[in-house]
Amino acid sequence: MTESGSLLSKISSPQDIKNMSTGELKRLAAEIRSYMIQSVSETGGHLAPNLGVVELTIALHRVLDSPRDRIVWDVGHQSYTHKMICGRLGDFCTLRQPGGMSGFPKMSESPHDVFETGHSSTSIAGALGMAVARDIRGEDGEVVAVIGDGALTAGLAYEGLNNAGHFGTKMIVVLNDNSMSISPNVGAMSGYLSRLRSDPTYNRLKEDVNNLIDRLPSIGRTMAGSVRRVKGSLKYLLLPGMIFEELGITYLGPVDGHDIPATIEVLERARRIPGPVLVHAMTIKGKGYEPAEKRPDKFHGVGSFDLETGDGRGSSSTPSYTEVFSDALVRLAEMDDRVVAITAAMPDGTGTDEMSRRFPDRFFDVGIAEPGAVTFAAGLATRGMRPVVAIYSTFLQRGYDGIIHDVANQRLPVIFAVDRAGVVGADGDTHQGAFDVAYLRHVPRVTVAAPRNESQLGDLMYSALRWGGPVAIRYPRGSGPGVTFDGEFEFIERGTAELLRRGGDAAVLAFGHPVAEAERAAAVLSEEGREVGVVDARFAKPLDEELILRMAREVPLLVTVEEGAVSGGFGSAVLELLHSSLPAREIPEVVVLGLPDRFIPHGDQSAQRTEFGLDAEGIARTIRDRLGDASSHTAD
Ligand SMILES: Cc1ncc(C[n+]2csc(CCOP(=O)(O)OP(=O)(O)O)c2C)c(N)n1
Repeated sequence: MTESGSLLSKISSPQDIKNMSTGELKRLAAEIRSYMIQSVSETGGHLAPNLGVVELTIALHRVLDSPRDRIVWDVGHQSYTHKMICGRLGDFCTLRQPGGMSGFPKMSESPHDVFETGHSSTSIAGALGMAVARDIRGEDGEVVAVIGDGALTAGLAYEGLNNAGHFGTKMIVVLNDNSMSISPNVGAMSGYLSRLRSDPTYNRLKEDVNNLIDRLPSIGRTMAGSVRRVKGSLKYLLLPGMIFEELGITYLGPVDGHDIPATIEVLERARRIPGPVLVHAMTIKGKGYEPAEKRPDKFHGVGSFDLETGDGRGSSSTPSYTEVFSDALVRLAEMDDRVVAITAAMPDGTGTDEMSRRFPDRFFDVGIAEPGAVTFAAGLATRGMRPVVAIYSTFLQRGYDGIIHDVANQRLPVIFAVDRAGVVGADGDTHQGAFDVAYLRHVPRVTVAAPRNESQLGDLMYSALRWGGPVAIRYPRGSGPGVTFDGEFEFIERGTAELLRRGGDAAVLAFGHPVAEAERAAAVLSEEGREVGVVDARFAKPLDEELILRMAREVPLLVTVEEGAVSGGFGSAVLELLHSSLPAREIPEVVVLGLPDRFIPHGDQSAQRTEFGLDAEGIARTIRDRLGDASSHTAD
C-alpha cells in the first residue's frame, strides 16, 4: 500500500491536485511511479506505457475538470495514473486480478472513465463524437483524446483527424509520442514525428518563422500567387506539425511530457484555441524504472516480476503455441521462398520476430493496421506470394471486410494465423478471442482449422500452403499439451476430422485446444463404465460431414466443444449439418459447449475454461448430467 502521509494517499479525486504546488505535483509523480512499479511487479500489467504518462496524466487532471471534461484514453492500457487520481488507489492492488480492477478504462468502475477502450486508435473518432454531441446539446466541457504514436499508425486514427479538421469541432488530441508501439514504431508518419522530436529548434522557432515568412514581400500581382506557394513550402520546411495544420488542426509542441509545468502550460493554451488542437507530447516509455526504460518492449505488458532484476516470475517451460508457430513459419519460409509474413505491430506477440531476423525481406510490420495487413496480403497473393498474416483473434475483427472482399472473393491463398483464440486471461473483455470462428465460418471459400496440439499446428500450416485459398488457423494463448514437433510436417487432407476414441454412449466432437480435455474426460468416464467417443474435428469449415453424421447415427448424445462463442461457432455448424442432413427423429441429443453470449471480463484463463465447462471435468459433468445414472448404461 502507499505510505500514509504521502501525497498520493490523500488523493481521492482530481480535485485534490488542483491546489498543489509544482513541487508537490513532482513529488506526487514520483510517489505514483514508485507505487506503480511495486504494485505491478506483483499483479503484472502494462508497466512501460503507464510509467511514460505519469506527468502527462497529472497535467491533464490539473488543467481539466474531469468528468465534466472528458478524457478518452486510446487503447486504455496507459490509464493507471488516471485510475489512481480518480479514486481507485485502494483497488490498484487488484489490477487485472479475477474480480479486481480492469487494466483498461471501464465505465462501471468510475464516472471518470468515459469511453471504454482496449483496441487501439478509436480515441479520436470517439472523442469527436462526444464533442459533436456536446455542441448539438448546447453543453460545454472539453473533450480530449490521448493517443500514442503507435496508435496513430491505424487508418481509424486518420479518419478521426480527417473529420475533426473538417468539422472544425473544438477538441484536443494529445499525441503521446514515445517513438514506440509495443516494438519500435514503424511507418512514414513515425519518421515524420521523430524529425519533429529530434529538432528542438522547431518549437522555439515556430512563432518567429511564421512572422518572418508572412513578412516576406510579394512584388506585383503576378508574383503574388507564386510567392504564396513559396511561403507555403517554406512553412512545410521550417514549421513543425504542418501536416496537422493543413488538415485544419492547430499543432502545439513538441513539449516534454515529463515537464509538468510546461505540459500544463501547453494544455492551457490548447484550451483557449477554438477548433481542433493537437498537442504533441514527447515521453519516454518505461520512464523511471531502468529495466523498463532499457527494454520498453519487454515491459509493455508483463506478468509479475522481480523488482531488483526485472526478470519475470513463473514462466512456462513448455513452448507456447506462438513459439511453435514461429518455428514452423521459419521452416516453411526455408522450404518455400514465396512465403512472406505480415504482422500488425506485434512481431514479438505473434512470433513473427524470428522471421524478421531470418528473412528480413519477406517480413512486414505494417503498424497497427489490421485491415491494411489483410488487403496488403491480398495484393501480395495476387502476384504469387504466399502471405501468412499473424494477428490475434480479437484484432483480426478489424480485418473482416478485407477477408471477404479482398481475399475470399478473389480466391486468394492467404493464411491467417489467428493467435490468442479463446479466453485470454488478464486483458479481459476487449481482448477475448471469442468471435473468430463466427466471423470467418460464414465467408465462402474460407477454411477454418484449429490444431489439437503444437505439432498439428505445424502440420496445418504446411497443409494450408498446399490447399490454396484462404485459410484461418486458430490457436490459443499459452502452451498446449506439449506434443512437440518431430521434424517432419505431415499433410492433413482439408476438411477431415480424426476419430481418436470409440464409444457408444456418447461422442465428443472437439475443435482445437479442448480436444485434449475431451480425451481426458473420456478416460475418466470410461473408468466409471461409460464409453465415450472423441473426435478431433480439426475443421469448423469445411466439416468432415461423413464422420460427424456417422457419429450422429451411432450415439444418443453428441457434445461439441470449442473455445469460442457458441453463436455461429463450430457447434452451430454441426447443428446446421445435422438438421440439413438427417430426419429430425434421427438427430441425437446435442449439447454445444463454448463461450456464452456475453462479454467475458478479465480473469484467470484456466479458471474461465473451468467456469464455462470446457475442461475435462466440465465435459465429463455435461455427459454425466445428460446420460443420467451410470448403472442404466452399459459399456460399448
Ligand atoms: C487494434 C489493435 N491492434 C493491436 C493492439 C495491441 N497493442 C496494444 S498497445 C499497442 C502499441 C500502442 O503503441 P502506442 O499507441 O504508441 O502506445 P504506447 O504503448 O507506446 O504508450 C499495440 C500494438 C491493440 N490494442 N489494438
